[in-house]
Amino acid sequence: MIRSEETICAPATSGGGAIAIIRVSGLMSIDICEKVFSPYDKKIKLSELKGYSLIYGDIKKDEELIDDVMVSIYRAPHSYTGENAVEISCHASSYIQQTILGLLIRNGAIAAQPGEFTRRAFLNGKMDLLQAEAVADIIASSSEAAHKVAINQMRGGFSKEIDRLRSQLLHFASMIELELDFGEEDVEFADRIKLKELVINTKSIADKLASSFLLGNAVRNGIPVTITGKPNSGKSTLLNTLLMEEKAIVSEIPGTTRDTIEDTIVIEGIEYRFIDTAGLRDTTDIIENLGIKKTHEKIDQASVILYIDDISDTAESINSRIDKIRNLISNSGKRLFILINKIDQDNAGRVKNLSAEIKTEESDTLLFISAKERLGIDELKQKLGDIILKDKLSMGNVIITNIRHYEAMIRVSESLGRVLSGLEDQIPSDLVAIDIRQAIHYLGEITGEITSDEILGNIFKNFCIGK
Ligand SMILES: Nc1nc2c(ncn2[C@@H]2O[C@H](COP(=O)(O)OP(=O)(O)OP(=O)(O)O)[C@@H](O)[C@H]2O)c(=O)[nH]1
Ligand SMILES: [Mg+2]
Repeated sequence: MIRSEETICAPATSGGGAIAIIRVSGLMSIDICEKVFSPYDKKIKLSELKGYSLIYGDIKKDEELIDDVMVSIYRAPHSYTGENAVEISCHASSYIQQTILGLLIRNGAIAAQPGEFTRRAFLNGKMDLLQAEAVADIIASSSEAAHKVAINQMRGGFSKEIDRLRSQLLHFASMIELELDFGEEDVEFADRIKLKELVINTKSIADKLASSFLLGNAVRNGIPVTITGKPNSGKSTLLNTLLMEEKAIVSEIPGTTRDTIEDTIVIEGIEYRFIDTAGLRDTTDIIENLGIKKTHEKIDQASVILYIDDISDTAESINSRIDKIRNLISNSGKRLFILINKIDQDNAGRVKNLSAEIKTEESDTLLFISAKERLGIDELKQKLGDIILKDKLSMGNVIITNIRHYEAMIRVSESLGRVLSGLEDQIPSDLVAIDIRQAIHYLGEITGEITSDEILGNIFKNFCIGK
């Protein structure tokens, strides 16, 4: 029997709390539940109830009372999966849940695989693939920003954008294909100038969406912020101050931090992953060198670099170190914060001089702080938020958070690039049409209009059971 014809069941709630929900979905779900559940009102028959009924009763195993529960009935197509479905709200004991699941299985249900409810919802046309993937993101979202992009995607924001691009391209593809049908007659239904405009426009939207992945991925997983700088400049102190806990060891000995230490916090609705590293310097210490190698990796992975130096140093030496870090991150789109630390020890009025002498670029942020005394820390947090917000605004409403969409979007852009050069070189229409069809294909892959079992398997295996 095909799996989708089976009735599936699984716990839908994770541990903790007083109540748990067990979900059942499939043609036989109401009949199977009827066999294990006895309503208190003996006149009620589950199999005769309308959708959205809520019934109170007992679940018994061979006459032994297991729990008193509430049962909600859904009738196809008005359920999450689009199938007949039942939700049993029971007490959250794992014994009760396992026993109820066992009873359901004994009466004909099978255990659901990860994401199988959502997979069915997709297959039954309740949502497209983008929306299905957003469900997993919503469950995993741990900050307001991550939640916002996921909910926009679940509500179909991204899907609409893709559909719009797709239908425009479809229109032109079919015009060109119509020309081909006329063969020798040399007609042009598809206005070449308009087509070129459309392709340029669509390609630039695809490129913009693809480039939003850097931010989108960061928003979804926490924005990686790597703290680096001179040894003993106060990197670990800054980490501790930002996290408001003594996470990293602080000492006056340069080269204290060897391994990287990281933790996440949410500031103003955005999640950041702060990473403290070993300082950057030339040393013969083998272990410190391993730490420095790791620092370079963490700089690579970061969206934002907090570079820390010491107020007591000369502008000249600070500038030469900043140059080095700038070289490391040049053209990467990473944001550089230059933080001059220990201003609580500044008796010589150096802030004023240094702020004139330190060489910054337009995209840099220069701040004078005291990690130890919490001076300038609120401003640092605010500036971090400003930057992310600015990047986000320039991206518009739709942001790609998923590598699968990113890869498909890159392919869309490549296909459209070929269409453009084909139009410029006036290559035969049938070849142009092939590339347009390719772009349409990749757009369809994103929303799931075109899918394979392999793609679906990959997506849903990452879901939790019961969703
Ligand atoms: N006065 C003052 N001292 C600070 C400040 N921040 C850090 N320190 C001191 O500077 C020393 C080094 O601090 P750490 O946070 O360990 O510096 P680090 O950059 O992590 O050092 P390494 O891990 O060795 O590279 C410690 O003695 C701190 O107490 C500050 O804002 N003001
Ligand atoms: Mg340290």
